[in-house]
Amino acid sequence: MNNQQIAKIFKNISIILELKNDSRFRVLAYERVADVISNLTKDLEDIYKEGGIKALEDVPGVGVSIAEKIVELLKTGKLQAYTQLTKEFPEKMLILTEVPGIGPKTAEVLYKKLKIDSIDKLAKAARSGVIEKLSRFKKQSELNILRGIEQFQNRTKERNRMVLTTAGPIAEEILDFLNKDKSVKKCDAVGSLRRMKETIGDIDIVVATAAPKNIIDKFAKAPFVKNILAKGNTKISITHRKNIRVDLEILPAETYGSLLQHFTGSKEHNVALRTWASAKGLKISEYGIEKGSKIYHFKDEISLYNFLGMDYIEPELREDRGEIEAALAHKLPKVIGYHEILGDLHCHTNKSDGHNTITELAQKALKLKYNYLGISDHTVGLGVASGLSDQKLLAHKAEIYKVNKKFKGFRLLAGAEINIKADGKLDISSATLKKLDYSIGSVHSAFNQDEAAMTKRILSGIKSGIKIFGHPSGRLIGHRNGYDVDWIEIFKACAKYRVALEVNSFPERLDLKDTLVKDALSYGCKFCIDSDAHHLDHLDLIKYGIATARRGWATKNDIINSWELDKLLNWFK
Ligand code: DGT
Ligand code: CA
Ligand code: CA
Ligand code: ZN
Repeated sequence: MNNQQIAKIFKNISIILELKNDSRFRVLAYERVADVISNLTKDLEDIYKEGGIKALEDVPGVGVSIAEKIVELLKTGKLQAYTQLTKEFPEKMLILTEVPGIGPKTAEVLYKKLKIDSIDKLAKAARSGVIEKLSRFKKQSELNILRGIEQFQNRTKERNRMVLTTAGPIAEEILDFLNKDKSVKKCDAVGSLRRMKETIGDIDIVVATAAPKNIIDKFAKAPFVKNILAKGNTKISITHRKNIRVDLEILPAETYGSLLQHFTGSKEHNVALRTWASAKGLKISEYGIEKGSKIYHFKDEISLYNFLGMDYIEPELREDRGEIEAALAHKLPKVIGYHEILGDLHCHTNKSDGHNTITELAQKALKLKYNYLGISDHTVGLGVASGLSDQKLLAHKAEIYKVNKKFKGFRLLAGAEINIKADGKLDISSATLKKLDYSIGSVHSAFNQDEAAMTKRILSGIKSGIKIFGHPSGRLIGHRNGYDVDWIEIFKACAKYRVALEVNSFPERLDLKDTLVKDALSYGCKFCIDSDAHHLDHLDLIKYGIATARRGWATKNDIINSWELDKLLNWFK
């Protein structure tokens, strides 16, 4: 048994003791020892082998009784006392407490009253509103639970990779800290975060300064540092308080272009670039480009790529997917810009499962300088999201039009997010569909149909008058794979029937994903970058969808909601 497994058991014991209203002192003692053990640099196994039970007792927080338990665990892999306790409080229930914001008492209620014994079931319950119905919970706590689950998943998903919304703020915090130092000329987040990859392994930062030692020493003592992994004269790696690795690299400003380029990656892009260059007798590194005995330095990346005879390559494109050849041939696409979206076409109000009113969403859209905003509440079939019937949907449209009168030079569009049912039919009538300004069709049920059935279902949806195909693959990063579907058939149909593929901006969706966007483009498909907002703040997530479209090589011409309203409405016709 390793330290983490042992720590986990002690942590669970502390939770169970708390539930049993045991003494505060014992609860805290187990909690503390779990914490100490999970942060030990030496294995308990080795400590025991070398110094016996006495050596274990020297570990802070470990007394005779806990030392005996450690020995039992090391010898048998089990702990009788713990096995006994988990009969009443099973591990399946305790796992819920790993979600930030869920304490032991809450976990017990969720488990015993709602039979929730997995994170998946918890997420489903929180989305469906059943938790809120228990007197213990208010609406706000369901939002908190979902946010907690997001954090929990970020921690465990894909071998501890993070989604962009986790990595971004941490990088910002670090850059703010560095920028306060006058000796810092430039600093940037690089690596996968700068490329806006869908998940981020660790955070990489580069700094240009003439005083590297000063920065390294200062950084090592920064308030967000949990521990130092490695420290040199021009680089340092730390673990951030939030258990995230951060690598920092420093070079003088004269060579900043090379530094940025090198650590932005991707590794695959750099390998391809180096291979191409070496055939031309050039050697590329983070210090510059060597040609014979001469070394060239670059202040910025543009001059570096131009030196190689290439156009500048946006970080999002640096994945070795043909960008080097395209840059040499001056044929790189001018990818959609971060400020070119003119309106969001996927958002939910409190008429279905959103949290805000039409007016509140419209005001936020104005702040984002949008020209239009499409309201797309769920239709009736989606039981969990209290969807709207045909009749309610038309009343909602009237309300949207009424609210629209409050605004000048801005247009609210009345849409809906319609379910493409398992049999391929929509869950509102085609007469109602025609009365809407536009509609999104999405798959929200029966995800496990086989490829043939799912393809047939979606094709049927595409042909029935929808304008946008919502979160097309249905994946939830680190949580649920996309369904099996014949993408080529879907792309051909979308192009033919003028249905835009959505690029959903939710960090755990990013759906359609970058590589599929690039594939779909070759079939002449159009896209709609949406936030799928259920809350005002979600409208800001659009940048992640834009990043995904950029990574898929999409241009302004390919994105219907970067078009002026007239052109968009015309396309919908
Ligand atoms: P991540 O952290 O897994 O999301 O992906 P990246 O791309 O941020 O990779 P990371 O953190 O290993 O390295 C950052 C960049 O540094 C990488 O994209 C290319 C560059 N790089 C420089 N030297 C090396 C090297 O020796 N190995 C790797 N893997 N990358 C290197
Ligand atoms: Ca990285
Ligand atoms: Ca790294
Ligand atoms: Zn939606």
